[in-house]
Amino acid sequence: MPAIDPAHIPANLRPVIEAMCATGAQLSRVIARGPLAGALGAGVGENSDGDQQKALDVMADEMFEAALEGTGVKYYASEEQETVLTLDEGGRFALATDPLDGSSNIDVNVTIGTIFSIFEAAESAEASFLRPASDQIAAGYIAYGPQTLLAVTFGAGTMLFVLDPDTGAFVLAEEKMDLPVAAKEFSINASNRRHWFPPVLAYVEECEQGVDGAKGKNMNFRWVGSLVAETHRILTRGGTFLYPSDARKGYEAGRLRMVYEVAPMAFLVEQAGGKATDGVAPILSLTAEALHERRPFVFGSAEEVDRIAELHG
Ligand code: AFP
Repeated sequence: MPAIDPAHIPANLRPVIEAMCATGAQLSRVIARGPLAGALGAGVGENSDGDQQKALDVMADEMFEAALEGTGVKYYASEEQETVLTLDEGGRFALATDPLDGSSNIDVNVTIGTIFSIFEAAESAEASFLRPASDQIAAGYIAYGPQTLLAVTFGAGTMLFVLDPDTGAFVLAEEKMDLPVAAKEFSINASNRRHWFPPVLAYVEECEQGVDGAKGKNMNFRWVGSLVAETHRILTRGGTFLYPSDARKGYEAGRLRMVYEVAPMAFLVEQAGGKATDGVAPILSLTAEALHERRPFVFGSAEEVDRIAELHG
């Protein structure tokens, strides 16, 4: 039985998406076992950028890399690996992935995920990823939470699938996700407030002042620490997410990775009717300059993303 109904997937990408879904379903079973599956959240080393690698980060990376062999993927780029791998000289696609996002939540039973982005392979490994984010032909995330979900776009809207635990297959739940234009919630890591630049501070204060301030409506606050969980909430009921650049050393360009996190989530959000910027410029108009580079990221309900750009003047 296929891991996802191929009818919803462009024919040329079916083997790739099938492999992502089959591996996602496997990983979902490991994650559901938690400590019974071993010390998934144990630190096992550092990735090329000095971020601690958890056991599940490495396990997920190895599982996706192995599953994508022979599916048409030529180049495989992973947040957990320093350089791009050539999986199949004869392949046609280039796939970038954050195999396990939100690893600080592994041991506390909070939603974590896998993020992926697909391009047509270019003349070289690096050139296949260092290019305009608008060159993506597909993007998606798998969320491992109370349900295991897949949100995916091929450039004609964002679809939502739910993993049926009885059959182990992803079933279509929503043909076109519709991100509400107006927001009732905002999310940012508030512990960094003293490091924020004035436009971000002004926006957060507007949200906090609610009906008593310029915004004229109350905004609730959320922060999960897993980009996949935040994105899914916002795609479902609207809201705003900010991981801006700030004054801390190493956070001049924020924390999130352009190739593995920012570009794919921007594609999904825009295809669902939302907006995604670096605070000002649309992410899809930007070009990655380094494989592991970070970019400031603001996305969500169009009204709010426009307001944040306005505050950046
Ligand atoms: P980890 O995968 O290292 O836990 O990072 C998660 C993440 O990349 C993203 O999923 C979160 O939105 C963000 O970082 C959380 O950052 P803070 O730890 O600064 O809140």
